Order: sequence, then C-alpha cells, then structure tokens
Amino acid sequence: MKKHFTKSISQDLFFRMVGFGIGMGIIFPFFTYFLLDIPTHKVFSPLFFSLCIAAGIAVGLCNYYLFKMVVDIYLKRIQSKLTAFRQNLENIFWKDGNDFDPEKYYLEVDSADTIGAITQEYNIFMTTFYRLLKAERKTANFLERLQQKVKMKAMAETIVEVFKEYFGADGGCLYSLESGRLRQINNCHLMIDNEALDQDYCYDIIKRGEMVVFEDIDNLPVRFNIGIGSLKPNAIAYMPLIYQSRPVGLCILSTNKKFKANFFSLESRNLINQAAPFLHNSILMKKLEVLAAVDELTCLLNRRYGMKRLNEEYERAKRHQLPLAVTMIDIDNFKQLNDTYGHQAGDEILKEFSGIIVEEIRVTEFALRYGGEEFMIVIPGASAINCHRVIERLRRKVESLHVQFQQHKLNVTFSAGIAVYPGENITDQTQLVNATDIALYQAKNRGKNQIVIYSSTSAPATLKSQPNTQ
Ligand code: GH3
Ligand code: MG
Ligand code: MG
Repeated sequence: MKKHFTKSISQDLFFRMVGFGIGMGIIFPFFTYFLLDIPTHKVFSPLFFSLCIAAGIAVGLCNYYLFKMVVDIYLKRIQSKLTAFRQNLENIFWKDGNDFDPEKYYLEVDSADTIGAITQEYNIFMTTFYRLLKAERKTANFLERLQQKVKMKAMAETIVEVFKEYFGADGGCLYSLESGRLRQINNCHLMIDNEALDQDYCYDIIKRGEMVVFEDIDNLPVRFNIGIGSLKPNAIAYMPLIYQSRPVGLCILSTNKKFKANFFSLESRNLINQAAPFLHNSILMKKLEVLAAVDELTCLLNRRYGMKRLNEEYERAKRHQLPLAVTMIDIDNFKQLNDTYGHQAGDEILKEFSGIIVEEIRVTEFALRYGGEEFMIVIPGASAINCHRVIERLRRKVESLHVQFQQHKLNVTFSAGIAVYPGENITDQTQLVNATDIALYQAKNRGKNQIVIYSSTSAPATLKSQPNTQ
C-alpha cells in the first residue's frame, strides 16, 4: 500500500493540509447557508466561494508552517546529533580516532510523546554503543598486551592485572591446569590455602566451567597478604578459564568491598574468554619446551638444554663467586654389554642408571645425557670433596645394581671425572668441561669403576673409591 504520494512526508503533509483547506473552503458556503440562513445569492456567489477557498488554503499553509516550526525543530535536533554521532563513529573506525564522549551526543528528553520516546531510544542506543565500543577497545587492548607476552609468567601477570582492574579486585591469583592439577603461575597479594584449594569443589567449579562468587563467607581459603599478616576478603570469585570447551586454568579474584563489574555479563565473559587461549598456548609451549629439553630414553635433560643450564649455573657461580662442581660420567665397557646382550639390554641399563642418578641428586642439582652412555652431573655450590661424596654414593649404588633383562641379571660400573670452577686452569666454562673430560680419561686409564678429581698437575688427585663390600 502506498503510504504517501510525494517523495517526502512533509510535502505530503503540505498537500494534505492545503487540500483539506480547499475542501473546507468548498464546504463552508453550504455550511453558512444551512446554519446561518444567509440568502442564496450571497452564499453561492463566485466571490464568497473564492474567499472561502482562499481562507481554507491560508489555514492549511499556516498549519503546515506551524508544524514545521514546532515539530521539525525537534526532528532536526535529533538528526544533527545522529549525524555528529555517525561522523564520530566513522572517525573511530576508519581513522582510528579515540575521542568518544557520550555526553556530547546526549539529547535532552523534554516531550512526553513519540518524539520524546524517539529521543530516549536514541540516547539508550548511543550509550549502549559507547559501552560496547569501550568493551571492545578494552578487549583489543588486552589481546594486544597478551600477544606481546610469550613467557607464561609474564602473560599470567598481565591477565591478573587486567582482571583485577576490570572487576575492581584488590588481589588476584592465576592457576594453570596441567595434567589435571592446578599450578599457581601468578599471585598478587593473596594468601591461598592450597590444601583447601585442592578440595573437590574447586575442581568441580573448573569442570563445570561456571564462575562462582562468594560474598560474606567465613572460612574462605583465600586471604589478603598485607605483609605483617593477613585480612579476610569481603568477596572472592572463582573464574575458570575455558578453551574449546576444556578447562585450562582458574583465576581467583578477591576484594575488600564489592566487585565493580558483573562477572556474568556478556562483556565480562568476553574478556575472560580472551585470556583462555593464551593460557592454553603457553601450557602447550611449556610442554613442547619440556619435550625439546628432555632426552627420550633417559628422561634426563638432553645435551643442548643441559649445556644451556650449565651455562646459567656457570654465570651464577661467576657472579656470586661460588664453586660449581661438574662431573662427567661414562659407563664402563658398555659396547661389550651391547654386543653380548643386545642394544635393548643396553637401553634398559641406561634407563635404570638415569633413574638412580635422579634419586641421588637434589632439586638444585641436575643431570644431563651428554651423549650415548655419557652423563654429566652439575652440583652448584659444591666443593670437589662434597661432589666426590655424592658421586661415590652413586658409584656404589650402580655397582650393586642388577638389572633384570630377560633371563639375565646385568650389572655395570662407571668411571667419572670431577672438576670444580673456579680452580687452577679452570677459569671458564669450556675449561671446566674439558677438565672433567681429562679427569674421566684418567679414571678410565687407571682401571675404570673409579672417580678422579681433576688436578692441574700431571698426576691428578685420585680419591680412591672403596670397593663395595655388599
Ligand atoms: P669404556 O669403558 O672405555 O667407556 O668403553 P665403552 O664400551 O663404554 O665405550 P665406547 O665409547 O667404545 O662405547 C660406547 C657404546 O655405547 C657404543 C654404543 O653402541 C653404545 N651406545 C651409545 N648410545 C647408546 C644407546 O642409546 N643405547 C644403547 N643400547 N647403546 C648405546
Ligand atoms: Mg663413551
Ligand atoms: Mg663407556
């Protein structure tokens, strides 16, 4: 159905009003004739008709201009704000402009009719748009910051910082879920009872993937760390981080007052969802790093990563002027064992042997597979004598080891060379490693199954190993 006959509503109105005036001008003479009893020749004269039609047209025109004056002003006001708003949006999207002050585009609602309602709707639309834009900017900024963080710790710090600010929290903590267990990767001002956190409800929250907010509850496992003690928070929130329907971590936020933002709004969920893939990627990256660093057969560090760690330890020892003891180990007559019992038997020995090394060293110490049947053990802070004590214990243990392979009971021994930085002729890392090699070579030459401490003199100090009496 055609709603108007010209191209513009106001032209339509103009024609309707003038048409209505003409109609009234035509009807008016009849109206005067019947009601006012004026003589026919006066009423139905062309002059009276013309006057009435002219008056009708005049009223129609007046009405039209009155409408223009009253209503059009409001419509124009709305139109100019919409134009300015649209121009600003174009500026934001195409020219990366930033300034968007909703106050500038706000329209006062001063009429209780459709025009008032339209004005009100415009205001709501504009402020909603502003909020969405702000949220989008915040998320984009968050993403940009996360993309710059390659390391898990730095990324976790950014996530906690942004969440804290957004939700108005005083403290926060981020956990990654690795092999089904929560591992803390960042903690900002919180004291968390890990035993309480380990309880099933925490894992339930993560499994369900739903945010939970606790308010005014005693016995919360979370408190604020204020240096000299701790304070009970007013509210805490558990926010599971979900990536592709699978939990990858948990963020705990707490506040002394009330949280600023609603955790369940679309905006909040979007923000939280942005963090999850980054956490997931860094967990994967860490796994890859571990895979790349570990020797497949023995599960010890491989040579490349082991030497990198040795370098770190060397730099630390140099900086703090502390000793660094390194031992090179080589299994005795391993070729013969391989030749007699097969390569698989040799592999079993290597696995068992590495297991014993891991049992014997502490967390601050480390071992690496230097090559085939050669291993290196690094003991930061140890003197040659202390290092010898550790390696001698290991030597005895290996000597008494019997590895069951098929119907055979296999046993092996090893020779080892120890060198300590700093020492005579040992002023850098290369010299340190070379010295262990020289000492190992001497241990082999002296009959194997023994440990030699490197000495710069031609006859190196040999600490005699006691034969195992077991
Ligand atoms: P020595 O007492 O002088 O060290 O004699 P050795 O036989 O142990 O020394 P050699 O260097 O001649 O032989 C090392 C052998 O280690 C040779 C190689 O077959 C074996 N080997 C190296 N890597 C592996 C491995 O991953 N698995 C097995 N089964 N054997 C390996
Ligand atoms: Mg060898
Ligand atoms: Mg060997």
